Amino acid sequence: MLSKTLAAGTWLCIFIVAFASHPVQPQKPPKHKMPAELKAASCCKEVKELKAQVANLSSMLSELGKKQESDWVSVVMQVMELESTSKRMESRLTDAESKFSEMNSQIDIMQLQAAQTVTQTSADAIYDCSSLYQKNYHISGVYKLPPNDFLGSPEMEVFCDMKTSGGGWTIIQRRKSGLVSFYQDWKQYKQGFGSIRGDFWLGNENIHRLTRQPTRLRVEMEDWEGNLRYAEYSHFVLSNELNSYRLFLGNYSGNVGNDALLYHNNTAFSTKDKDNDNCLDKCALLRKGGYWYNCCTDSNLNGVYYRLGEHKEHLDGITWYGWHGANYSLKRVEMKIRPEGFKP
Ligand SMILES: *[C@@H]1O[C@H](CO)[C@@H](O)[C@H](O)[C@H]1NC(C)=O
Ligand SMILES: *[C@@H]1O[C@H](CO)[C@@H](O)[C@H](O)[C@H]1NC(C)=O
Ligand SMILES: *[C@@H]1O[C@H](CO)[C@@H](O)[C@H](O)[C@H]1NC(C)=O
Ligand SMILES: *[C@@H]1O[C@H](CO)[C@@H](O)[C@H](O)[C@H]1NC(C)=O
Ligand SMILES: [Ca+2]
Repeated sequence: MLSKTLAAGTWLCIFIVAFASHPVQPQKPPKHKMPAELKAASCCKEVKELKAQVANLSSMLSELGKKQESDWVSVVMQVMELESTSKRMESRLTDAESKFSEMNSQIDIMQLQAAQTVTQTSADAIYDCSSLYQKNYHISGVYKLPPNDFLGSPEMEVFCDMKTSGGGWTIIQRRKSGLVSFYQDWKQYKQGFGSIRGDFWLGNENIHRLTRQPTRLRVEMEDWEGNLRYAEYSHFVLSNELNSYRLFLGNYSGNVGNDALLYHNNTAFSTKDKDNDNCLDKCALLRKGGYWYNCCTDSNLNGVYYRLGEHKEHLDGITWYGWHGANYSLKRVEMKIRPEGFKP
């Protein structure tokens, strides 16, 4: 009876640490194959070895998972121990990875699966990357958030940035490869689309839910010359669907020079099939995205991804007027959020 209650009150948090978070750079001409086969062999051997160890860890973790009902406290302790082992392995892997990039070869994605059981109380609730961070998950990557009864949220996959400016960021949007079209309809923007390790929109419903507590927004941008800029906003709110996922923003801070989201403050979300903008035109059609179009843009972070060479001629690109103007489509963008009161 007791163990049944425990089982019902427990859930499994599977997290996958991905090292494949480097931006894809399709414009880069392929380098010459290096003749250093000796070097390659030693690298591959090391990676193979690491992989075997990870597989071993994974199987040990799944064994521990089976024991969880009878003995969950000690399981948690052991899992935490294994996690610290995995962190040590991460730094070794980083070494191996840099050797590989020398040869313009790519290291395979390593996956580490950890099972952890906890009792579900409101104090324990994990509903975003900041609560994972507080539970000592400090590695950036993909995490699976459990369903949350208190917030009424389903299970959700998120990408956590645990490094930038103290970490704890849940990424809500990423543009880096151009492989996913952001010219999507209302339903797609509502539920989210794309691939969590690549280009994606987390979904207006999810973002709305995550901003029901005071939330900070951070926008990171990279241009085609490799310059990096960011903009941060306090009091970021996405209202509910009834209010057309209207955007609210507090004060700007950052180093991108010009606040190009303020123009979109207090503005409803529009898509190609839902014109909620403040214009006679249909901005979503003109700018080919889903966004808080006013009349129409000072920024168009969900615009069309243009590659190097084509990135300077279009008004519907991924723009931030205050930095490169209306015709310059950026190379990389990430939008991420965390609770206002977050302390690393
Ligand atoms: C897996 O780990 C156990 C315990 O540390 C160890 O005894 C065993 O040799 C390992 N197996 C492999 C294949 O590394
Ligand atoms: C954004 O709009 C809201 C509602 O009109 C307003 O209260 C808030 O001050 C605005 N934010 C900024 C930074 O002006
Ligand atoms: C924004 O800045 C203004 C002027 O500096 C300040 O009065 C206001 O309190 C700030 N608002 C927030 C939400 O921090
Ligand atoms: C942007 O492109 C439009 C149309 O192609 C052109 O009229 C405008 O002058 C361009 N603006 C800048 C700043 O290059
Ligand atoms: Ca309109």
